Amino acid sequence: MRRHPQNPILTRQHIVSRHPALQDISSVFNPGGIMHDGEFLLLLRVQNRARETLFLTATSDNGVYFKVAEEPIPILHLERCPYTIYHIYDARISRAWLGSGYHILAAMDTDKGCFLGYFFTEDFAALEFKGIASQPDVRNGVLLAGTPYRFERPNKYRMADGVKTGARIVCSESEDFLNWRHVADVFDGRPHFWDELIGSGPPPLLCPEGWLHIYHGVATHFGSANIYQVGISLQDTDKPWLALARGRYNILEPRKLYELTGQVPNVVFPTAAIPLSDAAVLDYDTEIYIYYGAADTSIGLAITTVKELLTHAFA
Ligand code: BMA
Repeated sequence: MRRHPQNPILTRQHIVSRHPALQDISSVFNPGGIMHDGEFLLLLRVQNRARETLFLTATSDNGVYFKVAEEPIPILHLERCPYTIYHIYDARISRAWLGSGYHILAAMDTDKGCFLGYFFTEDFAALEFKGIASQPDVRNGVLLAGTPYRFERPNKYRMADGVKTGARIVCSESEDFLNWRHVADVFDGRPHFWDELIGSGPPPLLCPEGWLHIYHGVATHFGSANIYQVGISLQDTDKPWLALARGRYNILEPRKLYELTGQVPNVVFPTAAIPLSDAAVLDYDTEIYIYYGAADTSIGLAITTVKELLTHAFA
C-alpha cells in the first residue's frame, strides 16, 4: 500500500470547534468511512483530555483534504442500552443494501463489558442507536454487504497490561442486525509471526475472486511493545468464512514517525476502505483508499488497488 504524501491526513490540529468537550483535543484516529452523496465521509473517533470519545464527521471531495464538522454527531436513543456506557469507538460503516441509509457497528465499553453496538443513519445528521448486537467481550464487527453475515472478534485473551483481545475471527449471521448466531470460525492468529492476535479491519469488499478482507494483526513477542499491522485475506464469495488465500506478509506496518510514536506507539489500525467505484463487484484496477489510525493519535491514508490486494493475499 502506498502512504499518501500528505500523511497524516487528519490530526488533532484539524479539530476546531466551539464545543466545550472539543477544546484542545488529544487525538483523532480509527475512523469509519464511506462514500456519501458523492463525497468521502469519515466518522472520526476524537478523544479529548478527559479521554472521552466523541464522533465527528469529516467530508472531502478528493479523499485527502477533509472538512471537519464543528459539532459532534448526536447519538440518539442511547437509553436503549441497559448498561452504563463508557466509550463508543472504532465504528465500521456499511451502505444499506436494502433501502437507503447506513449500518454502523461500533465497540461499546460498558460496566458489563465490551459489546458491539448497532447504529443506523440515513444521512449522518445523527446516529440512531438500535441496540446491543453481540455477546459480551466482542469487538471488530464488520458486515458483509448484501449477505446475512458479519465477521466479529471475541475477546478471549487477556494481555499482560490487562486489555482483553482475541486471536480468532468468527463469522455470524443475523436477520435483524441485533441478534447474531455463530456460523463458523474464519481463522486464527499465527503464533510467533506478524498476526498473533487478529481482528477484521474495514468491512470486506467484493471482487471477482471473493471478499477482500483487510484485517489487523498484532505481534506480541517483542517484549517491549506490541506491533499492530495490516494484512489481507481473500474469503469465499458464498461461504465467506472460508479463506481462499491469506497473505504471509503484512501489507502495512508502523514505519513513519507518526505511526511509531503517539498515544499507543507502533500502531496502524485500518477501519475504513473506500473504493473509487460504485460497482457491487469491484474490478481489478479499482483504487481503494484505506484510512487507518496511526499510533492512536492521527489518521493516515494508504492507497492500493484490488489487483495489488489480491496479489498480496496469495503472496
Ligand atoms: C485495540 C482497540 C483499538 C486501538 C488498538 C491499539 O484493541 O482498542 O481502538 O486502536 O487497540 O491501541
